Amino acid sequence: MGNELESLKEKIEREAQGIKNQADLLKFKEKFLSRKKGEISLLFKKIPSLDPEMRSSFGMEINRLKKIGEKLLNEAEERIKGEKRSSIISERIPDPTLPGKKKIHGSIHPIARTSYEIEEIFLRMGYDIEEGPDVETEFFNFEALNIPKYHPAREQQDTFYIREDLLLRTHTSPVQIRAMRKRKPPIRVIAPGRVFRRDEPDPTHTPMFYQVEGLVVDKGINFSHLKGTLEIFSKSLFGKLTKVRFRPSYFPFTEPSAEVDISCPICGGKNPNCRICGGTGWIEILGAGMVHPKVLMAGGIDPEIYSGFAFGLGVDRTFLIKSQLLDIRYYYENRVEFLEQFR
Ligand code: 2NM
Repeated sequence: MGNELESLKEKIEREAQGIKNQADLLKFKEKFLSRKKGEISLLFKKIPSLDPEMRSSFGMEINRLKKIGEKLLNEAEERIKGEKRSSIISERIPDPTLPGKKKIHGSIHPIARTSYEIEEIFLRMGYDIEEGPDVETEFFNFEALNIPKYHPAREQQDTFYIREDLLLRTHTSPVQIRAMRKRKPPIRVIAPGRVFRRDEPDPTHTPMFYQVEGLVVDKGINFSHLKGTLEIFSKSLFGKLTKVRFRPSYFPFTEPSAEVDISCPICGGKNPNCRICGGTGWIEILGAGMVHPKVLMAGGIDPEIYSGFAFGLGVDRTFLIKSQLLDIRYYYENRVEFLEQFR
């Protein structure tokens, strides 16, 4: 009898070791511990057929075996739970005490963002955005803007030609000519976009850069409208304490023309060594003027009835001033490590 118990014990231990999952657990419980058909329970039924003096010790042995079976069952159950938990951890979180992985999102390039900020201000004033091709004809880039062949203004801009009369635009003014031809006054448009000039790269020049130009055409538009508009614009972009100053200048496509300075947003004119304004207290940010009658005519607008003002500014330059940086070239190297600081 002792042998029978001993071999059953070994069988129980062996099978308990082989338990791998919930199904094995149930099978084990059913096979050995089930009240009705479990192998241990069946042993109890043998007791009445034993010699009376053997019954008590045999009963105790079976009870001991039952306890062992229950203990092994519990241990197997704990083991399975533990394996499940550790497999979740090892598959999904190698070390839950490490900081999480940072997701890298893209972001707007600082020059593009500056362009959007400028556009926003004019959109709030009721302007529409107009766009045009980077590759332009000589007519839209020069002739229509009162810059005929051999005009000295071409020299500075005579630039990347695709072929005889096809070139990369040197300003977004051709978009304004196209807008005048497409629309009827009142016209209020801005033309943001990239432009190209044959410049050697240096801290303040790149052969490709960004501009925003504006154009207003209606009956009775005069220079005071231009001044008010650019004053509101400058205060919106650089802060409400900003002062604006107009200096006489020359552009072929406007008459009269002006260069527009703002008071230095960095030192306010108080630092004689300011590296942004050079101690003058003023920084040039815009060119502007009343649209030349010839330019209105090239746009299909009668200068006897309508007048208009136009202005232009460099986005890159504006960003340099706003961020107090000294070299524009980094922005076009597109090194992520550099650009990330402006997110
Ligand atoms: C500037 C300065 C002055 C300008 C002129 C025109 C057009 F097409 F209407 F004649 N658009 N933009 C203009 C005038 C641009 O940029 C420094």
